[in-house]
Amino acid sequence: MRTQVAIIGAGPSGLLLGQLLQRAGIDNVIVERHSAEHVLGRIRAGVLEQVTVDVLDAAGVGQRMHAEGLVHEGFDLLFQGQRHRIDLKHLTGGKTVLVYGQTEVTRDLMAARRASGLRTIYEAADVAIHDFDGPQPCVTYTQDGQSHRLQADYIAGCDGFHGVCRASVPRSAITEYEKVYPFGWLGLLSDTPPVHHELIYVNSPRGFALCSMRSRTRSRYYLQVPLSHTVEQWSDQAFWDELRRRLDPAAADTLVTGPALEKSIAPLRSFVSEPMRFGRLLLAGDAAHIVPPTGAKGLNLAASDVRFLADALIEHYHERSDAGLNAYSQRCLQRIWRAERFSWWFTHLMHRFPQQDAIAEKLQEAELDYLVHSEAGARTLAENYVGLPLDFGAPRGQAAPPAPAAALLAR
Ligand code: RFL
Ligand code: PHB
Repeated sequence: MRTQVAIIGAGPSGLLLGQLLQRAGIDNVIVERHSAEHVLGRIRAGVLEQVTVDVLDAAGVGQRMHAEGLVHEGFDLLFQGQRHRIDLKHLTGGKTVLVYGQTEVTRDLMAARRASGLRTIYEAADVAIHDFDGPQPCVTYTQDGQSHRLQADYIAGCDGFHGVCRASVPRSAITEYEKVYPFGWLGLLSDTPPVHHELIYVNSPRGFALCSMRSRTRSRYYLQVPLSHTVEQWSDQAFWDELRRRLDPAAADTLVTGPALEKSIAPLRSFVSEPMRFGRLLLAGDAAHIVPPTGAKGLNLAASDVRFLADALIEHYHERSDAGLNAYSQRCLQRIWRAERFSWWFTHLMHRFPQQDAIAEKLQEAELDYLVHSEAGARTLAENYVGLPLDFGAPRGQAAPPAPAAALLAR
């Protein structure tokens, strides 16, 4: 079998890349280790930046997102028992975020892919990539006991943190930066109305909590828990009781509880691998970087990588120019490190660390107090939360922002 771009992984990165390429007439095949149902069963991100909304629109999958997504103009910070609103819209000159779950984004992308008739190989075992340092890379896998070979011009490594693509690069060619945090997030999804119409990020003496949502009738809550904890030791009742203890009295009183539809513990990690291109292998999304979820940046970073990668491949095939491919890694990494810094900072601000001493606690409180009482402080938080523009920091007059995918696609 032959294609132009072999995509490893049918998470949001792989599916979105496939869709953008298809709309530009570039053939691609996705090879995914799990079933579509398994991919849809993972409950993850919930907050989309405008840059992500734009790229999903360019991929032609924005219809349901705009109809069902909830526009959020702000969120609350709760500390020392008091809630303070961060007015994103006012602080950023009109910018907002969209609350629309990763599961729904993935579902929309899968439906669009099915409609376009592109090939997706689910439940592929023993996936391996070969010869990406030469002109004819290929992918091998087995399915139903049969071996298969997929020849391609390029391989896109969209296979997440535990995938095979980054792991196939010789260690001497890659530099990895990593920090693992000493706690995890226990998440619970329930068909109950959200406790508040906006998100609440909580710094409490008992640890971090987050009140989020998927719709007006479906809530997503998180609790900071020690890494040694397991989901089994948290009954639904224990979760709700602990969440109530971390909330302010008004929220605790109005919290509506119900049975968990899903409960899981996610570890928190900051991770970047450099570079993101190795000959004809290009990494995108969680395959190349991880952020702790505190700033809601993971899926958004994946979407901006994919935007840059789709533009670069379209330029290669339509204009016979490799300028975008040559600049791909650097263009992504600048944005990635900014989001890594923000997510690391917000994580430190909001969580209780083991052995956190009294002065560290006081300094954390003072920083939160400064943020909510200084417009400059609040604006720094807000401008990072809504997401920096794609061309942020480009030298003025140089490095024109890359043409929007939509414009390239229209050519
Ligand atoms: P994914 O989603 O991990 O998909 C990778 C796909 O590759 C497949 N795969 C393979 N396929 C073939 N062969 C192999 N050898 C393979 N190995 C793996 C996998 O089965 C999978 O289908 O990576 P992708 O596409 O790069 O997407 C990244 C996002 O999923 C991730 O960044 C976000 O979920 C992070 N995240 C959040 N991001 C946000 O922008 N906003 C949020 O509000 C937000 N909240 C979160 C989050 C992540 C969380 N967890 C669980 C880590 C909340 C949580 C709790
Ligand atoms: C979520 O709804 O899953 C979510 C929202 C905001 C975050 C992280 C996760 O910062």
